[in-house]
Amino acid sequence: LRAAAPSDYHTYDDVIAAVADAEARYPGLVTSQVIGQSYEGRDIVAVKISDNAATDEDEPEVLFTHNQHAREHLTVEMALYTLGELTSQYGTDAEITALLDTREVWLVPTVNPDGKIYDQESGTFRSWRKNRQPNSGSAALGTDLNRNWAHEWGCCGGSSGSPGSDTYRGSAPESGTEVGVVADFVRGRVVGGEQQITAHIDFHTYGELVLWPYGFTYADTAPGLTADDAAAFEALGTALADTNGYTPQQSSDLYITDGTVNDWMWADQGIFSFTFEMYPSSSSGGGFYPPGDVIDRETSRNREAVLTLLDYADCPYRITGNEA
Ligand code: 0X9
Ligand code: CA
Ligand code: CA
Ligand code: ZN
Repeated sequence: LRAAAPSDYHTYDDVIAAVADAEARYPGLVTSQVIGQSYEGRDIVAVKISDNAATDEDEPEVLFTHNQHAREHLTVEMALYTLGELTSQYGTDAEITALLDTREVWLVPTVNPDGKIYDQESGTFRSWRKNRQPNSGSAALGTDLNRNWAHEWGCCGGSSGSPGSDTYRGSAPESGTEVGVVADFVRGRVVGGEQQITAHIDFHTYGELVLWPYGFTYADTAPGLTADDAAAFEALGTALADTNGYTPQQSSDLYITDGTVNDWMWADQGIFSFTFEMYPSSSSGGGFYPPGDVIDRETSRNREAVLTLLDYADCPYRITGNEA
């Protein structure tokens, strides 16, 4: 297998430019906003794609987040793919046109710009996972953003309290600057007392998996997760995995985690939230750094899953017939 070079992947500056380009080329369909700054002060951007994008219409909203983990560069490519596909096919592809006429899509192409740049822009990849925030009392940098969310934070042995660990949970829930920014954005989508976002995918690499809550417990049902909820997650997760050949499972069946984004999105905000672990299925496919020539195949592989989630966003329970 050919090794990847950092230049195989788009940079943070490339992402900012691609968003600006999409906004300029597709006025009315694309708007972007800076939702906050990373620890080192870089803009964290959310892109909205919908008909009449500048207007907050009463349409189900769907969120895609990418790159919580610095080295998972393929996830940023996924965001750029989705942006390109939804914009270029609107008005051409009947399915995409109908979905964007009735849904509001939010993309956050990189949640962790500081980590991405640190991993990519020195000339050689550095296998960096966390953000780049200092920790008091330690020389070790970084919080694992996907252990820093405010549901059952640090509860269950699924994160570390040591700043040097790759799964360091941070000093408190949402202590990670970037987690606070995205959580505030999501809380800001509560309009008239109702969370507007109904469905979410957080993109990671690697493993070729579709994962759903909870991660903090092996139990199939738990506070805030009824049997009907669990059935809807399993049915929808399995339907998504049927489109891309990934393996569907409850996230704790992979391993226990606490403070992940999916558990917070569901338990705190009622959002049907999945993690996609993208290509490869194992380290033999290049691990976190597959060669750039797989990017087109492995991003378009998720086209149908993305569109399927948009379809069900009006009522995710509809997949089981339990329209709670
Ligand atoms: O550990 C993570 O944060 C995710 N995997 S990664 O290799 N991208 O770091 C998986 C989180 C999913 N949740 C659970 N497995 N419980
Ligand atoms: Ca709209
Ligand atoms: Ca809306
Ligand atoms: Zn990850």
